[in-house]
Amino acid sequence: MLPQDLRDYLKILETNGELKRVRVEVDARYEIGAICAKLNKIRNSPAILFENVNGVSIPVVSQLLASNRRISLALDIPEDRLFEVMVERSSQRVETKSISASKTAPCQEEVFTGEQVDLSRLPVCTNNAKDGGPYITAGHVIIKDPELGQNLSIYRMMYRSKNEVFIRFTAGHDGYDFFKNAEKNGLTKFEVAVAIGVDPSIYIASQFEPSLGVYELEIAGALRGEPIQTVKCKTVDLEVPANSEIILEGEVAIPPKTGTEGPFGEFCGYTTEQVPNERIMKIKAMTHRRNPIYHNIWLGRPPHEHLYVDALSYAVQAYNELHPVYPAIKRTYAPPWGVSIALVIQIEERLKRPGLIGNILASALATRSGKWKHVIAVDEDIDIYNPDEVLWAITTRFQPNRDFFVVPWGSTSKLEPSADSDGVTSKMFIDATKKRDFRGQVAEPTPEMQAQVRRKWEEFGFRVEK
Ligand SMILES: Cc1cc2nc3c(=O)[nH]c(=O)nc-3n(C[C@H](O)[C@H](O)[C@H](O)COP(=O)(O)O)c2cc1C
Ligand SMILES: [Mn+2]
Repeated sequence: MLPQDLRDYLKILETNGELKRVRVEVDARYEIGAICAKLNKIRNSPAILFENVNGVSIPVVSQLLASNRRISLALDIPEDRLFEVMVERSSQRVETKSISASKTAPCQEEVFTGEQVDLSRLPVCTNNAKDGGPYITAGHVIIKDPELGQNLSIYRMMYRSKNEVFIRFTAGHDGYDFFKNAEKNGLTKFEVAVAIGVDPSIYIASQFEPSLGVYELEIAGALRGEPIQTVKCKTVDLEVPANSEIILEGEVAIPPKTGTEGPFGEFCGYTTEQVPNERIMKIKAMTHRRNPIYHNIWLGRPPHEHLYVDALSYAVQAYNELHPVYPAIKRTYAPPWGVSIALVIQIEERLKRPGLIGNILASALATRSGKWKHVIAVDEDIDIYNPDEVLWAITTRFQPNRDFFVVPWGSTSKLEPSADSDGVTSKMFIDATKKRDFRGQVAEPTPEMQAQVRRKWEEFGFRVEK
């Protein structure tokens, strides 16, 4: 069943044994983060609902999409078909539908404007030791521009005061271009709406990076197969997902008020430096559901939730761009250990031909703005979701003097700390598929016996992994 909103999704997770409730009191400062960090080290660990957070009345959910199983429950897709179905659905667009005229939206059950706005009521977490302060990490930012259209994306927001946050529009991301365009057009303010606690398809869609002007809420609609319902904000001219738990309505002045932001423990596993002159956003209104739930995304040493989502969204995008040119590509995955800059490409055996894989590896740089640092090709019998199998292929199907090339320089994420401060890095391309002179034959039981054992698994007293 497709979840209708965050709370519905939490129910689905609970029914499937994927949600743990923590009832003892926890602190949003460091403690929730430390629990998340520990859970990330445990395979198949659940999502967590912290019901009792010190000093605030709002519960926190974390680790929400930190596994393919939970992503498949979010989109109601069987786990073994997740990639193919996401490829199919994400190529479509389903426009949003406004309910403003007909009904009141859950996200506006309680409305606080002007002086009533108090962000300290939210359990904004300080996740890691060196973070410069509490950060809103699951703020789904909605913006629009008369020329560029609409955009949905997550941008980190550091708490500044009860009605102010920093907002980080990184160059290369659409928020940056939208803001620059507003400046160019002589506007005096830039309006922003932030949704926290959304239906998980919206979170997943926010991590697609389609070309400028494609509205990610329409991708969320396509992932769901039905329009995302929206409602007009109270104080800014934007529409937000009606079933969100919490909405912040904000405005960045032009020219912006600025200050020093950071440091912040980032997705790549390292704490990044302070940012001088970062933009500050004033929150004009906070609206929320009755008894809202706050969502925290923990970032830091991998693996973590953000990387599981990007592993699929970036790979689906790379596949959509590469597959029309190279039908031999069966699947792609940007594994969490590769912090969104390593790509594994699975090659279909019957479509292999001499030299093809070299071309495919090099062409990967045409996708994701060329951010890939390591690109690895493997055979179709390798489980690309399992690092053990990918590393086994590299160890036993790959000759370093022959099946390997380096691009001496290219660009990657600036947050990758071995690259230079502009994000310039060398890049590695590995063909770990079997070559014509390969001598190995995989040692495993017959397919018939494997199928029989799968069928009788519970009879033997083992739990069936869903
Ligand atoms: C927890 C989290 C924090 C993020 N923080 C930022 C950020 O501060 N700035 C940014 O530009 N992108 C950030 N991102 C990445 C963007 O959300 C992501 O790359 C998105 O697809 C960009 O979309 P856009 O091109 O429409 O801006 C973050 C993602 C997550 C999940
Ligand atoms: Mn975008």
